[in-house]
Amino acid sequence: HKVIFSGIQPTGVPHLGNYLGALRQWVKLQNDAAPDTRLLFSLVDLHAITVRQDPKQLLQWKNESLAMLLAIGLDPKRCTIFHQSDVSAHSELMWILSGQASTGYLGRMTQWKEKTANEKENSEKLKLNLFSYPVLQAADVLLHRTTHVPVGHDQAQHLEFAREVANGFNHVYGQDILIPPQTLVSPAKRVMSLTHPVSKMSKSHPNPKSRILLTDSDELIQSKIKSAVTDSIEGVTYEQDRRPGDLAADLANISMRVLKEQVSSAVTKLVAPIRERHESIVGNESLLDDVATLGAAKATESAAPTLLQVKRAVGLCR
Ligand code: AQP
Repeated sequence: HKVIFSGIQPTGVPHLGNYLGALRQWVKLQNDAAPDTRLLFSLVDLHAITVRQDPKQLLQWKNESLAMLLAIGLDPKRCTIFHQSDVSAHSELMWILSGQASTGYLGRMTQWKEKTANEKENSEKLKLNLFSYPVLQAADVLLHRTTHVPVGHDQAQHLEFAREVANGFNHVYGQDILIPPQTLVSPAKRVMSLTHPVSKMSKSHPNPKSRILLTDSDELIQSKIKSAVTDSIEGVTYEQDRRPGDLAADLANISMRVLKEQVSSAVTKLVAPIRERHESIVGNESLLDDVATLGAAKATESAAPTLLQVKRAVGLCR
C-alpha cells in the first residue's frame, strides 16, 4: 500500500506559495486516498533550526502552523500530523544514515550552494546542520517506509539523494530494509515574491509585503496586491510562445489596475475561509495539544519497525 509523507518548516505562517505549491495538494491527496493509504504530514521543526531562530517565536510558529494544517482541511483522524522533534527516531535514523552520505554529494546540492554563495569566505559561520539537512530529510521519508513524497520542484534533488542513501544502505547491509521513495512533483508553479518577482515567495523574506499569508485580512491582501511590482509594458501578456493560453487573451485589453482587482478577488475568496477556520482553531490550546500528542504517538509507532531493523542491520542491537 501507499505511504505518503511530506513536511513544512514552521518558519512562519504559511503563505499563498506554500498553499498552492504544497498544502493544497496534501489535502487533495488525503481526500482522494484509498482506505489503506497511510498519510503523514510533519511540521519539520528540526529543519527550521538549521537557521538561527528565536525560541519564543519558533514555538509560536509551530503552534500557528499546526492550526493551519487543520484549517486547510487535513483531518487528524485520517492523517498523522506531528511535530518532527516529538519523534526522536528521526534524529536517530539521521545519524545512522550520515554514514551513507558523502560530503562530496552534499556539497554539490543546489540549495546548499545557493544558501552559502555569499558566505564562502567565512566558513566559521556555516553550520553543520545546514550542510546535512538533506540527510535529515532522507531519514524523515525513509523512516516511515514512504512510497510517495509530494514536494515542490526545488526539493526534487533532495529526494534523489534520499533514494541514493536508501540504495547505498541496502547495498552495504545486503537487505531491502529501506524503500527508495518516488517524488510527486507538485503540479503548481512557483508563486513569486510580490516585491521582488525574480525570487519565490518565502516565509522568511524580511519584507512582509513580499508574501500573502493565509492569515491576511481581505484588506491586507488587496493592499499587498495593489502595491505588487509589475512590468511597465502595456496590456497583459503571459509567455505567449510557451503558454499561448486563453487567459492572457481574455485579459489582453484590461488595465493593470483591473487585473489586480481580479487577482485580489480570486485570492481573497481562496484565503478568507482558511483564515476564518485558522482564527477559530489557533487559540484552542487543548485541541492543538491533543492533535500533537496523537500525531506524535502515531508517528512514533510508524517509525519503530524501520529504526529497529536498521539498528539490527548495523549491529547496534539484537
Ligand atoms: N513560492 C512558492 N511557490 C510554490 N511552492 C512553494 N513552497 C515554498 N515556497 C513556495 C513549497 O512549500 C512547501 C513547504 O516549504 P518549506 O516550509 O519546507 O520551506 P521553503 O520551501 O523554504 O518555503 P519558504 O516559505 O520559502 O520558507 P523559508 O523562507 O523558511 O525558506 C515545499 O514543498 C515547497 O516546495
